[in-house]
Amino acid sequence: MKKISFIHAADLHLDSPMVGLKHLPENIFNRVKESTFTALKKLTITAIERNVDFVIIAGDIFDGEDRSLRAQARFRKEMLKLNDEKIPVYIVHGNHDHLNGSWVHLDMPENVHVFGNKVEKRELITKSGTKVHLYGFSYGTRHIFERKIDEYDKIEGADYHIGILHGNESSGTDHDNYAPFTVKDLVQKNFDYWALGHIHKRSELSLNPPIIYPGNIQGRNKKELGSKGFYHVTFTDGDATMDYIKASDIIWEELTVNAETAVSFDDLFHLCRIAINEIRRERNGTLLTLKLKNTQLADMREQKSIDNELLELLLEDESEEESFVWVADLKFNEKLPFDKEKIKTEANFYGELFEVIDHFDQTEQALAPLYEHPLARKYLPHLETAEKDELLRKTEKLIIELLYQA
Ligand SMILES: [Mn+2]
Repeated sequence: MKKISFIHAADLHLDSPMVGLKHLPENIFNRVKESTFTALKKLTITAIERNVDFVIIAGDIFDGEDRSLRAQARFRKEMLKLNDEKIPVYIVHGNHDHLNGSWVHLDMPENVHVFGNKVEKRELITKSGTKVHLYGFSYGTRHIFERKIDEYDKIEGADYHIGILHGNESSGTDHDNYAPFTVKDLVQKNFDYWALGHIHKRSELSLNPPIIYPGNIQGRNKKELGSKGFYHVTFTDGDATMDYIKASDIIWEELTVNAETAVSFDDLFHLCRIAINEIRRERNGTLLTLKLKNTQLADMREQKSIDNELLELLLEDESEEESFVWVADLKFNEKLPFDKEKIKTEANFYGELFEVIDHFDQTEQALAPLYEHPLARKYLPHLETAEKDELLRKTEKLIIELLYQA
């Protein structure tokens, strides 16, 4: 009976800077800053506990092309634990940690096998005598747009063939189209398993053969939602079973609370608390984007408290919680506190103003001084359409508050 068991992970992004979270309380900030390493430890512990034959990491091990020394040292420490257990690790580097970067080099233990910048085959004979061919390549430079898939060729003489590829499935348009391929390309190669990396959202592109994006092991921002982890894969006489294992200590979540029924600030506060407690996870930290819908209290003072004090109250006891739910972003989707149609009838100016706002298409130009600033731009995420719209609505509200309601 030919059996193999391995772990497939990708996109560790060790020492990811977790942009924009500096304002967190120190203990929470430290948990977040440490989280990529915490997830990596979960990976090595699992590999040892489950006594796997080998580990695959399909690119972007390090977040930065300078491979911070801290990240390398921590990675080496975990690899040494696997070395002690005689578990080999097969690595390709991706667009983030491509080989053309410059870094202070730390030697990795001998169980770590790094693929070069051309597709190559590595051979492994497991403890039980099963022969495995692994195929892969590392990014020689940051941007690889070639169809590297054409360079993968099955070389007979093994019980199992596994392709490791950091790249983009061509139909996905949201991501940089690095080393593009189609599912059909991969199936045609007649391998037993494709260990993919690059896309941070977990996805099983095919089950026969398994073609898998495990996603990253720890979410890095509010767009990378939910638990993150890796796969433990077992093949018995050609049949695969796949076990997804959660690894992330910190979980990004998004939650919408409809506040329609709230008539007082206290009602609203309780609605939020209940919702927050429902998503609290035992021993994990949660960073939450909380969206409030239909918040419009009759009492002006209570309404003002929503803007000014609700967040502070919601955060009050969370920093002491091991299983914290920290509202990192509080958004309001409120009923506009003014009636646009009514205002329009009062002066032509307002009609024209709303017209300009509704057709405003120069958000990018307006933000250019910030987005083109040499320092600021490093820290600014790309704005999606919905985010631009939100900025515009906020601007509209601000203008009307200043002009009309003053
Ligand atoms: Mn990545």
